[in-house]
Parts: sequence; structure tokens; C-alpha cells
Amino acid sequence: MKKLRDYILLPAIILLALGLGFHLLKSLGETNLKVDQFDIIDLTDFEKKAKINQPSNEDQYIYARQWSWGDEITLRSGRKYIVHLATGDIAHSFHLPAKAMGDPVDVLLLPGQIYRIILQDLKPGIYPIGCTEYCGIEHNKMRTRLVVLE
Ligand SMILES: [Cu+2]
Repeated sequence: MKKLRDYILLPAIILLALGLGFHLLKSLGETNLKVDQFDIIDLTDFEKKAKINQPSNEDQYIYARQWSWGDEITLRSGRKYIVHLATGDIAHSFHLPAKAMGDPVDVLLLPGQIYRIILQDLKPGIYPIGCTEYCGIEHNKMRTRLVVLE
């Protein structure tokens, strides 16, 4: 005959193990990237800043829309950049692979918001920028490049 202990202890151990496993898996996907988020005041101004050829020693503005991130971005390694991101239509997700900075960069962009991240310690190279939020029929063409110079 089973004791009450068997009905409580075993399920408690299983739940604890599942909880720890989940926490561990979740922490594997986390990065140290800090994302600040603000309400958009003037999207026209943001779009203008994103369209001009941005010097590689200043803040960067990346304006997402179906299905473009705008032109290739050129930055220099060993510097710190404040990158402002916004979408002009629906939700997109900015993705920069881990090899660029050590950790992957993933920022979900929702309409009506500006997101601010810091890119630093970039390694020289050419990296694809993609969208990881399905955003319509040409989602897979929503790509540009980050060029990091020495
Ligand atoms: Cu997209």
C-alpha cells in the first residue's frame, strides 16, 4: 500500500525538476542586451534620420517596414553605438547574429514604439541583419547587412 508521502513527494520532485529545467532553458536564450522602449512622438523625423547616409560615428536609426531594413549599415569596431529602431507598419523583429557582438541581438519592434539598444565590442566582419517575426509574403527578403570595419 502506498503511503501519502508517495503521492506528495514524487510529484513535488517532478515539478521541481521541470521548473528548474524550464528556468535553465530560458536562461540559455537570454542575453545581456538592454532594450529601452519609448512611445513614438514623431515618426516622420525618425524616418528622415534613418534615410540619410548615417556617419559611422553617431547614433544609428533603423526604420523597419515591409520588407526592408533600409540600406546596409557600416560601423567601426571598438566603438559604442546607440541604435534606435522603429517599425513604420506592422511588427518586425531585428536580428543580428551572435558572431557580431558575442551575444545575438533580437529586438521585437511593435508599432508606436521606438527601441534603443547599444551595440559595442563589434567584431570586424559582414553580418546579415534579418527579421525573425513573420511579417508577410516577403518576410524572408527582409534583410540587410551590418559591415563592421577595423
Ligand atoms: Cu519583418
